[in-house]
Amino acid sequence: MTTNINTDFDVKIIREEFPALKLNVHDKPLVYLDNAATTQKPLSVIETITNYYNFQNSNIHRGVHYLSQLATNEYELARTKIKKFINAASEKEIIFVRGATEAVNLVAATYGRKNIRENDEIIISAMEHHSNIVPWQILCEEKHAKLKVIPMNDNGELIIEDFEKLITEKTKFISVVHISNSLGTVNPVKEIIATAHKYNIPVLIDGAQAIHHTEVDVKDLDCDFYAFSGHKIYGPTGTGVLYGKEKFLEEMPPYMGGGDMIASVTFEKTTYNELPHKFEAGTPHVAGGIGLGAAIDFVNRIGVSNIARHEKILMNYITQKLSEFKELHVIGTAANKSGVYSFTLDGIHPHDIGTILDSEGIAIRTGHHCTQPVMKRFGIPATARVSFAVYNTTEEIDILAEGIKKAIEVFS
Ligand code: 7TS
Repeated sequence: MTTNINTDFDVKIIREEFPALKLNVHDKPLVYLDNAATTQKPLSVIETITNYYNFQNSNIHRGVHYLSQLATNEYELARTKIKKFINAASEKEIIFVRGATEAVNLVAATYGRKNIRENDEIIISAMEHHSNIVPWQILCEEKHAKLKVIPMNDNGELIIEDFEKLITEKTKFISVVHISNSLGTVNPVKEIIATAHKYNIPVLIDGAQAIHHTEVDVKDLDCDFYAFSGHKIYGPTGTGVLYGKEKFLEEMPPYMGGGDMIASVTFEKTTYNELPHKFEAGTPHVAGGIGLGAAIDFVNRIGVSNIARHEKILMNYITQKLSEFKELHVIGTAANKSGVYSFTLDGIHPHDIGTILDSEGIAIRTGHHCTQPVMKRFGIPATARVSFAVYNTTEEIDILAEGIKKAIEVFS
């Protein structure tokens, strides 16, 4: 699996940086195609975390001693790397969270609780991950507000003409996924944000699947909030980022109470710490945050645009290669797609496809991908999903095609 498929970097060399890619699974070399669930980690990230626990471990923001200051500096350096990576205006706008899920919940529970009232409306899209549906439903239930949904067409593209029609004077918030995890659709989020801002409505973008596939510039997008998970961009699990414009974060009440998020506490009244610490109660995932900084370094070293170009080649290759199977139906045929290739096979449940591929050492994801409304929209219970990262190759897609051939033979 050594193809250099005409990109500005050598996939073979990159693969060497990922210990997990050398694994054998069921006596076959691992073919890891479940990157939308989580990416494998490069040595630089693994070693950064080991190094932290070996030589830097300490609680942060509280100690005058050497180790505490060292750990604090490393953690805050990671925040600065993230700020630069997404082109935020300031470190104050970068809130460390456990992942995209926590980021959305934070905004729903703070901005939402403060600003949403009875009969108000929140707009999401038909292709949201459950983590960008359920927090808004909880809020709507509590506030007796209404959730509205931008519909999609049979290709899995949002019907943008219908979006503006959904907006009324009661619309108070919009939250939309950047790239769909079950269809791969790249949504025109910049256009959605511009439309929303005509009506002064703030927008959150769920970037869990976009952050490692496309350049994200929050100033250019002009999004009010942007959420992503560290583990999908070659970083550790349990890490993630909520970007928020300072003017919104300043006004929002805190999410969790505890240590680090306060300026002063008495039994009568507590005042809160400044941004971003107001939203970071308790001892954070220090090793994780620093590891996420190392993951950003890894991505910067290769270049997001190079990664995107590489993955585009893989997407074109798989689309052409698997078109030879007449039993195969691609779910999600948007003109602008990235990273994800979902499909069904006539007469074979996706779970059976996944099991047969697993016996060949091929890891894909099968199921509803936490997007049950998407499955309902397409009238299917589940899909088999292949999802790419920087280290995948066309040879891996050839092996996948052989595995699919086997599945079809077994079930015919
Ligand atoms: N939003 C999108 C678009 C996602 O794909 C996911 C996770 C999340 C939010 C939540 O991210 P978390 O890190 O907080 O869990 N998506 C998937 C997936 O497609 N397979 O496993 C997790």
